[in-house]
Amino acid sequence: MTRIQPPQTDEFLTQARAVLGTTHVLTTDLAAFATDWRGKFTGVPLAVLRPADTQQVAALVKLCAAHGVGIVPQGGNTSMCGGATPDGSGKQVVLSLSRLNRVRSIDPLNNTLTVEAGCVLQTLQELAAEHDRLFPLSLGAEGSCQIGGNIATNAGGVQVLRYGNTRDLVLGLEVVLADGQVLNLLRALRKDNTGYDLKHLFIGSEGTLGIVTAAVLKLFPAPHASTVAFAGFQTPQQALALLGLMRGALGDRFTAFELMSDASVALVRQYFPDTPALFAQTYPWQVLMQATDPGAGDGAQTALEASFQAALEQALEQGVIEDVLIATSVAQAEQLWAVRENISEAQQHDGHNIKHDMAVPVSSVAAFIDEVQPLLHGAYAGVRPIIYGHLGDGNLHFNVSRPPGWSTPDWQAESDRVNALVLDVVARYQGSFSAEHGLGQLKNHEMALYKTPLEIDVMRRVKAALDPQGLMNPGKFLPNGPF
Ligand code: FAD
Ligand code: 2HG
Ligand code: ZN
Repeated sequence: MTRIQPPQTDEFLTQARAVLGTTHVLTTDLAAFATDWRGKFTGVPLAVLRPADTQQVAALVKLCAAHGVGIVPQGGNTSMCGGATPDGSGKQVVLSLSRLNRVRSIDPLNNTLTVEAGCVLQTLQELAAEHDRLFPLSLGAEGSCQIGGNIATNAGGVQVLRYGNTRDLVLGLEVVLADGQVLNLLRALRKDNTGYDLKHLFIGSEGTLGIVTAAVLKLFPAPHASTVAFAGFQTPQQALALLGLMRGALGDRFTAFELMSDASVALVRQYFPDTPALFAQTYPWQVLMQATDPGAGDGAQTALEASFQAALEQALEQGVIEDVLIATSVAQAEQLWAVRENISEAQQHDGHNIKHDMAVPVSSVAAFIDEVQPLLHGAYAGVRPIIYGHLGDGNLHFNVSRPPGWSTPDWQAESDRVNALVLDVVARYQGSFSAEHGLGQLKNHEMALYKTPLEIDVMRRVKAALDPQGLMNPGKFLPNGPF
């Protein structure tokens, strides 16, 4: 396939090839880079550029600035909101970070790891484990998402309850600015009060302020003891009572608390038929819980299991839960985790769903669910809310699947109305309309609806200061125009 390019584009591509060599300036077979993970957005990249190091990124950004070419950074391309997908103009390049995948250093005494942006998350978890450390960021896409993408989206995942979001795990950054200068903030310090903490501007900015090329990450003691359980009960209120009870009993050893509606679990069993039935009867709500301890040896494992079990017995006695299954092997723990981690993919197989990765204060989650579910059922007979997520952080995936008989395009056309039904209630609870996945090109319109004009104005001023040409991931994050 050949594409005829206007002369100016030819010049741009010639210069890009001079920086990267011909092999890493792709202009054909771009489909994998042009469509998002959900298959919701497809763009037309001018080219895909694959730099190998920070200096090449800087040279390409300068070249784009000189030619007025928009840059869409792309890591593992697992964005849930079309953040890494270019528009249809054929005028934006995809800047793939995959080749920046070196580990620059590891310092076990300082508990830090310095890595390049294209390192796949799972490889970093494995590297930390080889050094008897934990890098705690953990999410379903960890086999393909990259640390640069995690930083750009301030990813959350299943251990935020104990270790915080990506923002809390980053000590330093290296960023290529919109004019091609390299901003070196790669400090491996736990304390540093020397002016504005600039790294936080770039974390969660979705590639709209600069390209993250490397980071210093925090490591933690490896969890040598671990235990996992699944519990069933009737109401979200019981989930909140259980959360309080388990945290009270286990403190910092309590690392994950993931809520799932029965409809979510049923969907996993439908699309992953090897998934076992966990309980003899169905429970409307279920949670997966995990506790870990850095203590080594059988003693630590036995002590952790004893505290975990005692807390669960108390929950059973108090009627907070009705049934519970505790994993007795690593394989069983993995089986329980698979039920939770496969929900997103099961939904993908099931067809289009209208996603809301919302958050409200943890204490309000049950009231929120009780308020929104009837609104949806009143508006759409047979609608299927697939509700699951990180209850310990007040963050749910309140994904609304189409009622039987509805086609995917008809359901997609309802997005604005369904969003308003759910997100207006989120706003009343002083919540967030995107607690994890970010804005990209899917949720940027909600900015104007749910943020104050002043908050948006301050963001626009930051954007204008750092990206005056509006070339960094144009059309994402903020509504209407480059900035
Ligand atoms: P991409 O999708 O490639 O890019 C995401 C955004 O970051 C884009 O705006 C892109 O332009 C920008 N970007 C990428 N790399 C850079 C860089 N080096 N510099 C500047 N900007 C950059 N998210 C959660 O928070 N929690 C979850 O539990 C979770 N689970 C998921 C499960 C599945 C099955 C899937 C498919 C996704 C999940 N996600 C989750 C969403 C997604 O994995 C995260 O947002 C992830 O952090 C994106 O990383 P990535 O490398 O794929 O980034
Ligand atoms: C999860 O927690 C991810 O599984 C994905 O954030 C959620 O697919 C989704 O909506
Ligand atoms: Zn999530």
